[in-house]
Amino acid sequence: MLKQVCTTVAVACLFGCGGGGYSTSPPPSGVNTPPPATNGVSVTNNVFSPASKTVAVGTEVTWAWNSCTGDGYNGQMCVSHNVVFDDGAISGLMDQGTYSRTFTVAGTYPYHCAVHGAAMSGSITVN
Ligand SMILES: [Cu+2]
Repeated sequence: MLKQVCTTVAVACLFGCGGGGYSTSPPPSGVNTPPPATNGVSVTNNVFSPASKTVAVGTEVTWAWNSCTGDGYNGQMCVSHNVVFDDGAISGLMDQGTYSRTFTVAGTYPYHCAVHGAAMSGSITVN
């Protein structure tokens, strides 16, 4: 009998205790920026996409943050990430917006997110 009561309470809570509270206004602008079609890297949660990219000397590469999730972004949960290169160049730690770097010297430029470490890493090859 006691087990039956507990189950009923748990089921009621599934439908009755959820937070909700999201507004129905349109998603705020500036959240989740699409990367440029050319030389863009999307910064999503725990993944740089594409993780590796090859560009010509003199190319500007732009990282665009796409790390907000939620109910049409109104109940936003935006996770902060950054771009930290092994050679010391670093973006801000942020959850929206873009960061660009122009590569003027050929070479391989590994980078990672300081928050998520090696699990969130990428590389730019410049030639
Ligand atoms: Cu990260």
